[in-house]
Amino acid sequence: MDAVIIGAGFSGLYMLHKLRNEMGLRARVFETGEGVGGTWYWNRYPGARSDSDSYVYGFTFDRDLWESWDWSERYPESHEIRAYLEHVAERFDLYRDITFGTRVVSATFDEDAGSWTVTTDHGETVTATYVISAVGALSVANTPSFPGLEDFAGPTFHTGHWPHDGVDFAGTSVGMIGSGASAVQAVPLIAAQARELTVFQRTANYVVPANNGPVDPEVREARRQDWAGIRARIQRSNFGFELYMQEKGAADVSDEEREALLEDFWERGGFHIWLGAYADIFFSTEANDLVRRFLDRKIREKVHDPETAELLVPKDHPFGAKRNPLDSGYFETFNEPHVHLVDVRTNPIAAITPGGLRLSDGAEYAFDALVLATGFDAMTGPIDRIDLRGRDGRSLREKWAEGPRTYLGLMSHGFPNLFLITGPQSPSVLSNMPVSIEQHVDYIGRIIADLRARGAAVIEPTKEAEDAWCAYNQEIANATLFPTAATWYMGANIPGKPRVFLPNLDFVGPYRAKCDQIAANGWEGFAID
Ligand code: N01
Repeated sequence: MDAVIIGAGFSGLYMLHKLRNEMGLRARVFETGEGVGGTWYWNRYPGARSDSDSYVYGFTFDRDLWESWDWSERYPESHEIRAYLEHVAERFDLYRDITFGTRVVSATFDEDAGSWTVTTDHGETVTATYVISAVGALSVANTPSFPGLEDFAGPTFHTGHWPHDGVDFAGTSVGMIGSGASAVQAVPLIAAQARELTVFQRTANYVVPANNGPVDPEVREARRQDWAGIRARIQRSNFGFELYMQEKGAADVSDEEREALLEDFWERGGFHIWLGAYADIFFSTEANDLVRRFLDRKIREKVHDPETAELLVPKDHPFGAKRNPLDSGYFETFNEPHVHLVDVRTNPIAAITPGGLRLSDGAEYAFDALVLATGFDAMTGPIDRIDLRGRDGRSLREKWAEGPRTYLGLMSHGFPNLFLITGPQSPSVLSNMPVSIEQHVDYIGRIIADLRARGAAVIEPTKEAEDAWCAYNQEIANATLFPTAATWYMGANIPGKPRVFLPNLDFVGPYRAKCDQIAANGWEGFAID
């Protein structure tokens, strides 16, 4: 093979199309699931949908593809995104080069041959010049090691591994641990079915309305026809959306002006308040507090019971430093008599019992089914799971023991011809993912085409370029409020994981421009042989 691609989500599918259909290379994809979709293959919990507006949550590389697909709502549901990716796989004849139900367990670089030997959990071995990780950023589910978890008598479900046939909670009482984006989506739907729902919350979240619904047919048609314009705008944007920060900061405007803007954005729904309002909320606690005041009030207005409302108002992190979930009735669900909220910050979960769980103060809660909405070992987790060995047999996992080390979030020194699509230290998770994925896939395609044109065998970043990129990433992160919050961006959700800010904060447009400049400078920071 010229290339082995690991994963058949957005990244792996487009990478296969790029290498095989556009560049004529022999490429093969290995995918653990039994179908395409990646994130959307696994995440089938009730309410699972993208928080990105559907019209930008897809590929833009092909105008006919863009025009061929119609999304049914403002935000696409999990099954619709899966159907879209199946459509892509069929349209570009990708299935024949994807091996499903197969996990890549290791890849080892052979210095003499200048190629990688890839091994799967079925014992198959494939040799390839390039290995491309398309494993996603949030694909290793985090199941905390609660004592007694395996003794729970009822069924346990993780949102990131939801049964494909769905779960019928009618007549049952459900305990749910977690209150992140997955829980925020699932809570209203599980509550609508279950006899009783108890949510165990460690950290309250700032949640803003999604305002989902059908999109005006005229708007849809205008977007269909504006393929080139939308593509150009989202590629240059900060976050891969048509959202633009205000020129003035939250602290620069009067209370009335700020209230009016936030109210307008609250009504519009989506990421406006997070990614389209005031940039100073990411740098200044004072500015951030002004927006928090507005959001705190909204929570207290929605939730009738003052004690529950107080628990739902975040106290320990700035708005936006944690991923901002979008809500379709989340707060209102806690007004229903059969839905309960339990604080496990001040009184942590001590153990799961056969009939429910016990808190540290001895309080017992009983339920029939347990839902773990406990997130993922983000960004590095999926890469660390594969035994990747570069020059001198060196392990990437060991190299990254103190945190990921990459150049551009794309490659790591000592691991020639190994590419990471939207890896740690790239903008990825701080953007609308398909836009960042397309940029990385296009860039990898350019690199490989250039290597082949020069007759070069290998490329890898220099140690100096990588060191500088790592230092720069931490420096810009430390200039913001992001590191002040205990989030999966910081690796803080996984016990023992190093606390390092994982994504890159250059943002989509400037990062793209930087990559293009590096290419124009003859692949500055890379060693080519
Ligand atoms: O996971 P999370 P998620 N005891 O890590 C709690 C993307 N996404 O699956 O905050 C008690 O956010 C944990 O508590 P804390 C999106 O990027 C996108 O919800 O660590 N609680 C937290 O409340 C998102 O950010 C979409 O204190 C424990 C929860 O479990 C990312 O995926 C939809 C615990 C985990 O929240 C992850 O979201 C869904 C413990 N031991 C997700 N361990 C869309 O685009 C963990 N928790 C729609």
